[in-house]
Order: sequence, then structure tokens, then C-alpha cells
Amino acid sequence: MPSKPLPSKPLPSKPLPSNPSPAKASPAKLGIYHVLLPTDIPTLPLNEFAGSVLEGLSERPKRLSSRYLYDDRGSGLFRQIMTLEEYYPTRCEAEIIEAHGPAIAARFAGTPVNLVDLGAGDGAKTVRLLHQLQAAGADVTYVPIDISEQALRTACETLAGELPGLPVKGLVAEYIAALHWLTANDDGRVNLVLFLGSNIGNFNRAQARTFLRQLWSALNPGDYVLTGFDLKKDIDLLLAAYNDAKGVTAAFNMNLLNRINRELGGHFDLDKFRHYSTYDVFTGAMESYLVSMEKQTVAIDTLHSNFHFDAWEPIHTEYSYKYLESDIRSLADSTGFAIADTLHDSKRWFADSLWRVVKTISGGGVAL
Ligand code: AVI
Repeated sequence: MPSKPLPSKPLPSKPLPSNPSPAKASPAKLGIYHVLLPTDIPTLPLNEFAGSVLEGLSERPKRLSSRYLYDDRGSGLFRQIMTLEEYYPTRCEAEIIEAHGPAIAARFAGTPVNLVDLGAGDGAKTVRLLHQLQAAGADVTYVPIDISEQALRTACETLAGELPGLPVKGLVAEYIAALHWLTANDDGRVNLVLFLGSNIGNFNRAQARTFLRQLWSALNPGDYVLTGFDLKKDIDLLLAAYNDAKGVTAAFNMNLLNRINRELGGHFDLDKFRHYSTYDVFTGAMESYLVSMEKQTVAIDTLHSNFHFDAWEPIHTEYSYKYLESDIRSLADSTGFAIADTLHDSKRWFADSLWRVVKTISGGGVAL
């Protein structure tokens, strides 16, 4: 006789309090185990930044995630990088939008379109495209998405100043979640998603494919994505772009250690580290590091940890992948998009590639 299946989890005898006050909270008693609610736990676990630093500095080789480069000071330094003589991507992409934006906009003439902005760091290109779309007679709504409410408010206010009367529908959320929400609350508008500024380059090849496939799955057939790709080029130009003469890129990279000192009670002495960026021709990645110039031990108070560095030991901080035209084609193919157009600056150092979402009845499965 088959035995009676065990309940997967004992049922609580009375409903759990939805929001017990922390002082009175005690774990819900469920027989042989407790379900701890966040309010049951007296000390909060490490926040995301602290957890990531602890994990990264505990690895061999050590690494810190590039997503933490962008606190207020880091974002300011990145804005400075975008104006540097050596940092060509911003100028090249501005030239592309200036020259080819009207042709992109013409595709949307008379069409209700959401210009969905996944944050290029430089609003100037978005403003140009919005003007071009309006000039082409598109009925355009601006949809910026950002996880930071403060950053989103700034983007909305800047745009409202530049284009008074433009409908704006900002979304505070993770990119992919916000896109799913947008298409689920579909008002019949075509979405044109901007992922400019070579941000795709900060993903490794697998992460880039996963991200674009997630974009594809969140969007409707016939929606578009415009992505900025920095192209493979003369290695000296690449090296100069990430090792500028004024040292702004070095300060941007070093700011990660500053941030750890400020936010996590770190004791990094910045004079004992140096910025180093190099290019791996084989993977196509500019790689950035912070290198310990001497043997040292650094305490980080919030982590209750000491980290040992040998002389000349590196911490990896950032990848900036560069693309071949054939890489762009195979990325589109493998993520379910059809390339509508790929636009270049006059030196062909950078490309903005416009992709259309294709979904077949069979589901458009791709081999990732
Ligand atoms: C934001 N991202 C595309 C820049 C890049 O080129 O990888 C960040 C940057 N790092 C150093 N310089 C610029």
C-alpha cells in the first residue's frame, strides 16, 4: 500500500503576522523548523556592495565588480572621461546620431513610439534622437528606465527642460523587469530601446548574449533595439582611451577603493595602488586593474576582514569588450533579432546597430 505522502511543509497553526514589530518578533514556530522573517533577524546581513566586495576580494585573482564604479563621484568622473580627447566612443557615437539619426527616425514617421532609454550616461544623444523623431512626425513618448529613483528624476527633469511638452513615462526598476511591465501594459506603441554608449562592452560575451536574449523576450515582435558597439581597432588607440594623459580614467578606477573606504570603513592607501589597463587581442577586451605596488594588508571594518596583497598583485575591475562586424551579426542571429541597419562614424571606429525583434509562431528558439 502506498504510504501517505508527507506534507512538504508543516502548516502554521495560526496565520503568520504580516508585519510584526521588530521588538516583539519571534520566529514563526512550525514544528521542526523556523521560518525567519527579515524582522526576526537582529543584525542586517551585508548589503549588496559589501557582499560583492567580500566575495571579490576573497577570490584568486581578486576582482571588484565594475557596476560599483558609478557612485556620485564615479559618475562625475565618467562624465569627464566622455569629454576626453583620447576617449573617442562618445564623440563617434554622437557623430553617428547626428548623421544617421534622421534615417532611423524616418522609420517611425506617423508611428506611436516609446523611446525607451536604458541609460547611456550622456543624455545629449537621447535628446538629439527625440528631436529627430519629432521632426520625422513620430508620436513619441520618452520612457527612461533606471533602478535609482534619483537618477531617473534627474533624467526626466533634464528632458522636460529640453523638450517641454514631451510625454515622459519614467520607470524605476531593473531594465528587464521594466520592459516586461511596459509590454504587459501595452498601449499599442512600438518600442525603440536605446542601449548606447558601448555599455554592452562591459558584459562578457556570454553576459551580452543573455542580456540581449532577455531584452528580446521582454519585447513585442516589431519592436527595435539600438545598441552601441565599440569596434576593434588600432591597439594604440584602445590603450590611449583607457590610459588618458590627464589620469581621469585612473581616478575613475581608483575611486572604487575610495568608495570602499567611505562606505565600508576600508583602509586602502591609494598611493599604494596604481591603475593599469591593457588589451587582450584574443578576447577583444580592454581589461582594467588596480595593482598593489607593495606587500600590504588592508582592513575593511564593515566586513570584519583583513585582505592580504602581495607586491604587484592585481585586482580586476572592468572589462570593455570590442567587437568585429561579424561579432555583431552573430550576436543578433543568436538572440532572435534581425539587423535592420548598422550605422558607423566616418572613421568606422564605432557602430550603432538597429535590430528588429522577430518572433515566429514556433517560438524562435535559439541555441545560446
Ligand atoms: C560605461 N562604459 C561603456 C565605459 C567603457 O568604455 O567601458 C566605462 C569606462 N571605463 C573606462 N573608461 C570608460
